[in-house]
Amino acid sequence: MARLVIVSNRVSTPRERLSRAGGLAVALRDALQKQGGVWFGWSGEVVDRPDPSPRITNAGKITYATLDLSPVDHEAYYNSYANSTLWPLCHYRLGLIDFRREHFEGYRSVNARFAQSLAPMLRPDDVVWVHDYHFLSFAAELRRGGRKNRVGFFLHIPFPPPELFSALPSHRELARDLCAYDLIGFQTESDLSAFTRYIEQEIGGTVHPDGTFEAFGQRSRAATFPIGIDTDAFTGLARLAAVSPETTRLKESLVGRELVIGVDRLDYSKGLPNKVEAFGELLGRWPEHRNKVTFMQIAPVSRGEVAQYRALRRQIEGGAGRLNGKFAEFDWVPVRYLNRSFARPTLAGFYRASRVGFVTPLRDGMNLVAKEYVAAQDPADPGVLILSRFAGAAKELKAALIVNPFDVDGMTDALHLALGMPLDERRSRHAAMMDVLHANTITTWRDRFLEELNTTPQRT
Ligand code: GDG
Repeated sequence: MARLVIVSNRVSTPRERLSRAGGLAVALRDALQKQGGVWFGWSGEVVDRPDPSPRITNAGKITYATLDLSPVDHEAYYNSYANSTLWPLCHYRLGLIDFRREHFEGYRSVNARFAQSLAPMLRPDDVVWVHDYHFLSFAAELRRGGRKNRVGFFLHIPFPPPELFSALPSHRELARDLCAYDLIGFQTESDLSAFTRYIEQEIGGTVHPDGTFEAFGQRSRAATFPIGIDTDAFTGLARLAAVSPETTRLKESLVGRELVIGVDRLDYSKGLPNKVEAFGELLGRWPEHRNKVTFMQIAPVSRGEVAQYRALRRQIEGGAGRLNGKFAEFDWVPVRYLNRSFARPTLAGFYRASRVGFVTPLRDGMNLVAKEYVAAQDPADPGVLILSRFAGAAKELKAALIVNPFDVDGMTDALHLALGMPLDERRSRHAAMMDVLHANTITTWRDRFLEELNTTPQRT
């Protein structure tokens, strides 16, 4: 069997405790362990003079190979081009884009340096699977070095419509780089169709019904692979965590009140201010919920070096503070806002203890929190998922209460409906969503992608 090489910005090394590693890291690690292979990417370290050769750790049949970044590269590639240009662009936020030519050059030069550093480790029949928007140019750089391996790419975040993508000053160069991949995977049909429309309308390429396409003189294939979770494992985790000391403490602290839970990285794509506002509206419009419901928003800080993320943090703190000031009683605080992360089992127990999972991103590739929330529920007495129509997960979890996250009034109505939903309706919605989560898991996603990549004709 050919070896597998995974390339991703962050590498989940064996030192990472299993309680921290998410389902994706575990699924990729399992595939590497089975086939033997390499996991290659950034170490997470920024140092003045990075070593050009990767740091190697071997564990079983897996070789972990990581590179450090210099402060200049970290700023241009990671903070600027990836997180201040591509991230807002792919989340439809043109107004937040900060484009500088030198950031694009820095991004490409990091992609080139990483590709050059991986190349000597590659065997001719290795299959390479590259992840996410940090490495759109990676295959093009491998090709420049003469590598003909099968190289696949999966975009975890949305692909924007051609009208938005073409606003990126470097869009043609970036698209040309992307077409050096043999297989390009998207989360949903709308991402795929945005991409193929771009190829046809902007590039003048030809797209065939089976997803193969020709553009820039290259032939490639694009398809959808909606990512899943390890459904049974997560349900098991939540069942065990239902009686953990943390869940018990949480329940005791609620003294019988219902819990609405939100778990999102602190990111403007997640729609956090609108959530807080909708919860405030709920308490304003339906006073019977006052002192009866608590909203707990877990929001670990991410990308704190990017200005927009710092501004968002202040905005949410202001919103939650005002709401608490207005409605809190001496024995009840409506919003518990936590800028910290929790171990996965703790999170699973918290989901299970919550009557409502409140997942309303303004735009999201998939959103795994929505899937985890459903998997964590007690089937005999499940909670209700409120889900944004603009999360990729809404295409699958149709039995959720689907809302428009820009419509605060509509979200408020959904909260009221969810809190009063009868048991039989909660059960039937939950069962329908569990069927979906059993049919498409993280393993089926991974195996489908690899099968399609393995059967792609190799370049000559
Ligand atoms: C990107 C795309 C796509 C969160 N807080 C804690 C914690 N988490 C875990 C969740 C979940 C993961 O992080 C977040 O995944 P999401 O899918 O919700 O969102 P992104 O981070 O934006 O992920 C997204 C995803 O890639 C996969 O393709 O779905 O659309 O944006 O697993 O549980 N985990 C722990 N403690 C926390 O406090 N342990």
